[in-house]
Order: sequence, then structure tokens, then C-alpha cells
Amino acid sequence: MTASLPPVSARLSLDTLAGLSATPGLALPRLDPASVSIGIVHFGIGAFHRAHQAVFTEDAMALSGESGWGILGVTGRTEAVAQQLQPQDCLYGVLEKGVDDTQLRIVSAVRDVAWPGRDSEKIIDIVARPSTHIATLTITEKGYLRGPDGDLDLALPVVQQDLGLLERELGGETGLPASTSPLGLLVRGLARRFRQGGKPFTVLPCDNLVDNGTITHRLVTSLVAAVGDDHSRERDELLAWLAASVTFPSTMVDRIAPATTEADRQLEGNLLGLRDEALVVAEPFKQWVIEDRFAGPRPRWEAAGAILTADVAPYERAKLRILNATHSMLAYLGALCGHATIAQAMTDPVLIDLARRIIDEDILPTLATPDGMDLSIYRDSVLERFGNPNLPHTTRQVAMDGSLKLPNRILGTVQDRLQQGQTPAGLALTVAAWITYIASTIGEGGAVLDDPLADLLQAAVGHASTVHTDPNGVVDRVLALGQIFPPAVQASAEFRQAVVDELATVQTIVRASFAHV
Ligand code: CS2
Repeated sequence: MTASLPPVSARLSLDTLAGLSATPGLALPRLDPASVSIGIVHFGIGAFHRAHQAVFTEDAMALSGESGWGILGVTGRTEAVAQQLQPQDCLYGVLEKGVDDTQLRIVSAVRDVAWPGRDSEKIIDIVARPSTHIATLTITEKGYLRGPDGDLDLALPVVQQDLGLLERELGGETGLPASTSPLGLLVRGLARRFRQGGKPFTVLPCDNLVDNGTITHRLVTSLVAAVGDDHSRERDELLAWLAASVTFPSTMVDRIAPATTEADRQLEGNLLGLRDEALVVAEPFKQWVIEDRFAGPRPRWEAAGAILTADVAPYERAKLRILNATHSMLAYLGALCGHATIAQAMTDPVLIDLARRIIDEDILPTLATPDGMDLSIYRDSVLERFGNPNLPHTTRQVAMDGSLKLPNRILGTVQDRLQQGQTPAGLALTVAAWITYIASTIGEGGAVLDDPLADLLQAAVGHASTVHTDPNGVVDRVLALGQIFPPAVQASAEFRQAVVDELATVQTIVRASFAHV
């Protein structure tokens, strides 16, 4: 049907935007981009930020009439996103794919984009500017560079390199090379802000980590505290300013935003008549809960539907433990059963039943009910969202970085259940599915294991067949990884045995699923 349409070649931009009009299914920017100035620096401008915080920020500006909250988006290691956004004057579409309906909106809250490899001075300067008030972060679990004790891993070469650059920044040098990590760059920005007057500032992490604000505070402080005694005065003054004038609220973020495909770009091209290389795809649902602890001004995000609260923890625990935990389970077991997407996994009654049971039996007993939320309704809505057939979120995408995701989504719950005197069988099964998934990536023909600890994990599992031949040995070696499993989980003979037993359950489920085909 769409094949007969001519290919779209003109790019979305401020010029081409002027020729567009809103139609049913297409919403134009809610702001005049020319009137918006930068008030936020965002580190990690991937699909999730563009589909989530940028949309809340655009709505907040539109509804409050404030125009000072435009975003400078800082890319990750590569320039790719800058190359997508720059020619488009940073405009992009969000294709919201519901079960029955697809809507496209063009977002204009991102007003500039910078690539650290070229623009690090500019980024640092903009963090330091008095008119900038907030840095938001979506740098993924691995961007936080935490060591086995959860604090900044000072042994990492990137951290050492960024520490050296921070010391030179504190010595007053400018025009230095780029910091390698987003944290390194942020801290240099904070150091310059302090030197240039020290207006209060807020750092707002938006990644799926338990207590993300507290963690980010600790990491930033640790990097500064590691500065050598040659700069002891600057170091100590900066530490004092951080303690007095910079806050790190915790947040819970939620919106499923799978990787954009060329088919999505073509669908958008047909709706818009323009080519948009920066398109992002998302479900209609979005939620943002923010600890209301800002050092300075902030956008009126509540006008856009965000919840500002004194305590994010109950929302964040519920989301990580219900949504992200079962997402990971469905990714590992789903992939093993041959499902390419989460939505396909959610057509399998065995997997649906399992997800439900894990939530009811292992997870809900560990949760406090957040204000205004009914957790069983939340559970049902999460499972319904996973089943959205128009959202091809691949099991492979959700499966990546398991060594960093499982501690945040699963192992805290395991620990709580063990403390309650219960062995969480469904979560043991999730760990067993993860181990089996790792095994499936070993040897010829195996998929790539996308995880910073891939070598360690594959070595712990050994050989693809050891899961069958030596389940006890495999479980012992995996549970021994202290950078993943907390001591209380490692010490539980019951949990260890449950993982061994559930390796067999995983085999049974996988075999039965292929027997059906
Ligand atoms: C997913 C999350 O990729 C993953 O690990 O579980 O990105 C998930 O889609 C979001 O947290 C939903 O808010």
C-alpha cells in the first residue's frame, strides 16, 4: 500500500515545519522553537530521553508559558544522534503506537545538540551558565561506572583519565580534551559553575537504578574527593559547594521506547511528507515521578502530568520490581523460546502466567503501595502494555546488560523475600533463564552477549552444555560473582538450590515451546 508513494527526501527542519499543518494523528510543536532558550543540559540524548523527559518538558513549557527550559542534548560516545538532529534544527517526531491507534507529534523542546568528542568546552560552559539550572541524565546503568561496592570505580582507566582532566579544570585550564564519561564531563561543568559564581544546580538522573539520586550524588562526590592534594583547596571548596548548593533528586521514569526501525521512519514519512532521521517510537503511556528537592528553579513538570513528591522510593521500587523485573524475565525466557519481541512472548500463555505469578507471589509481598496507585491494577496494566503488538521491542534489546540490570530489578526483591523467610522461586527462575540465555551465546552460532561483563559471565557458565551437565557448578560460579549478587543472596543455600532446580524448569518450558511449533 505504502510502496506506491514516492520516497520522501526533504528533511524535517524549522523551514519545512512552517509548511505543515496539524491533522488528526499529527500534532505540531506546542512551542515556538525560536522563543525557547536553554535551561537544561541532558546527558545521553538517546531515544528514551527524546520520548520521555523532552516530551514532559515541552508540555510543561507549553502549559506554563515559560520558555526557558529548552534542552541541550549531549550525545553518547558517537556523533550519530547529533548528525540526526542537527540538520533538523533538533526537531524530531515521537510516533506513539497504541494498540489501536498511531499518533505522531513533533517535539521542539530540544534546542541544541552537542557531541562531547568535539563540543566538550561548549557543554561545560553551558552547565556553568547561570541560566542553566538542571542536568538530566539517561546514560544507562553502565554509564555510572560503579565498582563492586556500588561506588565510583576509581580503578577504571576512563575514571582515572577523567579525574586527571578534572584536576586540570580545577587548576583553571580551559580548552582541555573531552572527558570520556558523561559523569566526568558533568563534574567539570559543575567545577566551572562553582568557579563562575556557583549558582545552585540540580542533577536529575533518569535511569532505572534503585535510589538513582543518592547514587549519582555519591559518584559525583567520589570523583571530586579523589582529586589529589595538589588541588586540595579547590577540591575541598568544590565539595563544600556541592554539599550546600547542588541537589540530586531521585526519579522514577517509565515509557517503553523500542529502537526505531526504517519501517517506522517510512510510516512517519508518509504521514509528514518529510524525512526524520531522529524519529523515536514509544507507547502512549508515560510516567515520571520526581523527588521535589530542587536547588533552584525547575519546569512545571507537574502541569504535564509528572508527580512531584517527597518520596520517590515506593514508586521506583514498584516500577523496577514489577515492570523491569518481568521485562527481563520475558526477554531471557522469551528469547530462549524463539520470541523475537516482548509482544510475541506475551502471546505465550505459559510466559504470561509465569509473569503474573512472579509478580503476585514473589514481588508484591515486598512492596509498599505508593500513594494513589493500586498495585494489582498496575500489574495488569504493565502486562497489557507488554502485549502491545504494534511495539516491536526486541527481547534482545531488553536482554542486554543483564549483569547491571538484574541487581536493580530482581536481586533486591530476592533479598527481601529471603529476609521474610521465603524462597522466591519465580525470581530464581528468572536468574536461571538469564544463565541459560548466557549459555546460549557461548560457542559457534551463539548470539552475541551484549553485556560489559560478557567475558566473565561466559567464563562462569563455561560451555553451552554445562547448564545440563553441571547445573550445580554453573550456579555456584555465577552466584560467586560478587559484583552482581549481594552477600545475603550468595549466602542463601535455599536460593542457590532454587536456581539449580529452575534451570530444569527453564529447559522444560523451552522444549515445550518448540514442541508446539
Ligand atoms: C527495559 C526498559 O530495556 C529494558 O531493560 O526493561 O528500558 C523499559 O522498557 C523501561 O524501563 C520502561 O519504562
